[in-house]
Amino acid sequence: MMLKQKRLLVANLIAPLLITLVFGTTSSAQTPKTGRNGRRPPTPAARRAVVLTTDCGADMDDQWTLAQLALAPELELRGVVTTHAPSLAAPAADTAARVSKEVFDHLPLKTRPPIIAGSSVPLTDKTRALDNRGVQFLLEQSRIHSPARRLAVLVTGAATDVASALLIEPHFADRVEIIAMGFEGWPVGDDPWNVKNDVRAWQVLLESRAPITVGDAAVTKRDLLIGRRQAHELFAEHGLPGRYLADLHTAWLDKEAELCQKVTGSPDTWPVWDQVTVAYLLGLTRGKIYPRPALRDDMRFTHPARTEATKRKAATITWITAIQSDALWKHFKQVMSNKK
Ligand SMILES: [Ca+2]
Repeated sequence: MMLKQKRLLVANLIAPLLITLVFGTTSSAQTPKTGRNGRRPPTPAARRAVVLTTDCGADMDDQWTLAQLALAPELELRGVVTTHAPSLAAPAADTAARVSKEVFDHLPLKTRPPIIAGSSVPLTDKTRALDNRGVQFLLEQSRIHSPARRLAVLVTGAATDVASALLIEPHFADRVEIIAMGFEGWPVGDDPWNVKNDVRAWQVLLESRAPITVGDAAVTKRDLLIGRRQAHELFAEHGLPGRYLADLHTAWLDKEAELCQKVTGSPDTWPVWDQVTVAYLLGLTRGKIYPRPALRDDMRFTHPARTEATKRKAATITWITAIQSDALWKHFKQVMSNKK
């Protein structure tokens, strides 16, 4: 059987458990309100608490993600935990922390969320945590949360520190919601970067009871492509901070022309992958809920039989199928005028 046919068959077998959902965690992202920039800032209590875990500096998308998270009035970025990636200079998490700080240096922020370096290496064993200040920060931040009011933990790099938090304190799973950019696509799994950089960590995540939402390479490549000119147009009115963000995109295109051509079919476009996590938090994605798969060492999914899935009602995964990119870019433009 051709691989394509095989995949189609698997897709049919693993039909979504529930109907397509429209997520709307923050109504202010979708409903125009009065006030500056046409928006009314939400009260502090209404803001969604978020911790970003990131391999900032490995690509250019983490920087855009971090900027939008830090400036969005709907969100309260509690802190940033940095992680490893093979292209970051050793110690990788310290390099990612330095690049994250550079992003804050360029933004009109009144207060800066803390940046903490997490693990610079992947797990060596899926039963053994790698404890560090980043893991402890994740655990501390989660403690005031509950199943009814979960801390959003974004995974936009290797999941090492999130996995270590789960291994050290299994109740972490009851206080957080994990939103990740990763995997090639559903239902195969596979991955070129974030999951690949710590497969064991992802096995820990999928074996936990924490709710998980994934934005994969397929949907981000389709919906979050940004062209050379579009990046500059987006931030044209936003002075030095806007120029800084647009130049990050341009520098990536200039440095990685061959890769851009290979991934997108053009040397002048690149997907801002990790921003799918922000889109989700702003209620700008749609997704499907499936029975949660297991992850093999070769990064392929093993899907549970339907009967088993029915028995384990809680074991699901939410897979993002569409991103409202126009609304996401509009929001990004608007918040660049904010001082937060
Ligand atoms: Ca990343």
